[in-house]
Amino acid sequence: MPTNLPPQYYRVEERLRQAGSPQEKIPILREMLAIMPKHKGTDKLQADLRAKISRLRSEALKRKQTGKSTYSHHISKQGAAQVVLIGSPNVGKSELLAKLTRANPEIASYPFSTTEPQVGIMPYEDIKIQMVDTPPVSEEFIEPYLPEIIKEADLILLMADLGEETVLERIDEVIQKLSYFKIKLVREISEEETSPLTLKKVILVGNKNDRPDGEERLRILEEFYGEKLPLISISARENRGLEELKKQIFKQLGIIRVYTKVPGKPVELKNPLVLKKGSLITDAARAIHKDFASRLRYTRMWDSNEFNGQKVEKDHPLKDRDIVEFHI
Ligand SMILES: Nc1nc2c(ncn2[C@@H]2O[C@H](COP(=O)(O)OP(=O)(O)OP(=O)(O)O)[C@@H](O)[C@H]2O)c(=O)[nH]1
Ligand SMILES: [Mg+2]
Repeated sequence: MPTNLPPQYYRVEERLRQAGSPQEKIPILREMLAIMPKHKGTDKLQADLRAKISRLRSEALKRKQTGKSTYSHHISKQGAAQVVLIGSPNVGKSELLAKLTRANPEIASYPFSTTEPQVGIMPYEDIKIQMVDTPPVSEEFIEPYLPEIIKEADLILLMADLGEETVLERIDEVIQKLSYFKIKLVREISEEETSPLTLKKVILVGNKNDRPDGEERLRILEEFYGEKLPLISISARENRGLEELKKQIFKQLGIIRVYTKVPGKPVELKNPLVLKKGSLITDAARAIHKDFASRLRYTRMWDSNEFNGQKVEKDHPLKDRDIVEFHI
């Protein structure tokens, strides 16, 4: 216990002992956190308090849920896709969110600094991708609502700290925790596969490659996970590898952009349709309006090599950056 805490702190702490419900305790813990001087000597205590707040919030939430409350942590999708950042405490999730978007999350040198999901929008070429930073997952604890957020995501970034000797154990803890909730992180999801688990596409992100031994730990990660999961090494703090990460995110999302053109007018190069890889002309038409596909007489198509306004069938497959002109 640090010795230099102000007397006021102990008075508030006394109130904590008398508090009963999580709803009473949480504001008191927040007050303790606010009073506490912020320096190295109190890092651990701050982390403990934050972890406690986090735990109590979940408990309060659980009580609310059994009381049939409608309170939810569902995050509405924005943009072309929703990407959720998860990982052990202190790996740099919030720092990465801050670097990729205009969000301004709390970034701290101690663990358990994020207690609520934080959302930001990442521009990528001509589309926007929603990024969600989340509270940490540890061996002992996961926010009870987090598995649901993961299940709803289009892609997961599982972050790891290359500056930590225990990086493999930390990753394993997160994977284990998720398997308890029947979630499995995978490179690919094949259509035929039937699994009792929820399969989620993932990128394993080794962060802090600026730290000593970062390169060596990356090789260890490659050895363990390289076959199973896509892996990328970055430094959020030093802005290393972030452009490559964005490209990988787009690729791993498995989406394509299709531009539409009104007959006689130039192509609309803003706001492309965003479709799943493997989509057909008819899917693009349906994405505009559900009746559109059935009313479609024919379609002309342009791309960067083969097509220059030729007619294509409704079941013609689309690629990223194709241009289509629908005739109804
Ligand atoms: N050296 C180095 N430090 C980093 C890097 N990215 C983040 N950090 C530092 O690591 C610490 C934790 O960063 P956060 O972004 O708060 O980590 P987090 O994963 O959000 O932590 P929790 O919310 O507690 O789970 C901060 O001191 C960051 O500045 C990096 O690429 N290199
Ligand atoms: Mg954080």
